[in-house]
Amino acid sequence: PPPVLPTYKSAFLQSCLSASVLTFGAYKLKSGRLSPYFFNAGLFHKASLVRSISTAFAQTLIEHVARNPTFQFDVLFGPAYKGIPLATATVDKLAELDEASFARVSYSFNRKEMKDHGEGGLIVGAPLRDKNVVIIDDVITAGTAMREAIEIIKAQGGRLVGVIVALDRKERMSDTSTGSAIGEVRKEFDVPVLSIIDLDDLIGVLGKLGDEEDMEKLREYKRKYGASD
Ligand code: OMP
Repeated sequence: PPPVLPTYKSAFLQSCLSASVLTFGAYKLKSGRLSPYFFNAGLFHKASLVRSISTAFAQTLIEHVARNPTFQFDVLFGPAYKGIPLATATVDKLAELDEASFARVSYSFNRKEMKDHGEGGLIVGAPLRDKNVVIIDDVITAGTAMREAIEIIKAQGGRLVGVIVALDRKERMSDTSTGSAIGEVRKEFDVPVLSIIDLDDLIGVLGKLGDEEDMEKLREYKRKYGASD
């Protein structure tokens, strides 16, 4: 039987399905792959949904800290544009759930364009220099977007200590590699890469809901593009 999901994960999956953030059909991805499902985190704009995603992110981080007390971060970095509300809402939720541990955590994000007047600079929010930084983003597929964010943090003098995404699609980086984008980041930068949910959680929930057709399509997609790690 599939492992039982923690409540915050199944609650999050449920709100993704009921708000149609997760949909089933045929979608062309950034990588060019044709996917039977799509996760559109841009739809998490309603207050109740912002709350649902920030709670799930905060609980995933809190759980990781509980198991790894040396895991400490100063800044949640949300790459423009979709990462910005995620970082902001999640630092607020972290402080609400555990004020003593997290009230000192900041958010930060990059501008898409370099500003040449006013206060200038590429970064809005906390400066990254010498800070322990966790990247927060919506979804990781082949890892292209993640690599761009890592470059920005390095260039700003920050230390990458972790990555958290809402959905890990667990796909091979390219047709010639067997490893996942997340696995590569884990190995190359030696940092934890966390996700609220992943492809296997989704397959498990579809099974429970009795949606055999979509579940089979996702299994087939996994056989074709799934990563080994
Ligand atoms: P990678 O850069 O290949 O990891 O793809 C991540 C980006 O793909 C996300 O930031 C989204 O813009 C987009 N995306 C989704 O939003 N949801 C999905 O389910 C799949 C993708 C995607 O194109 O792979």
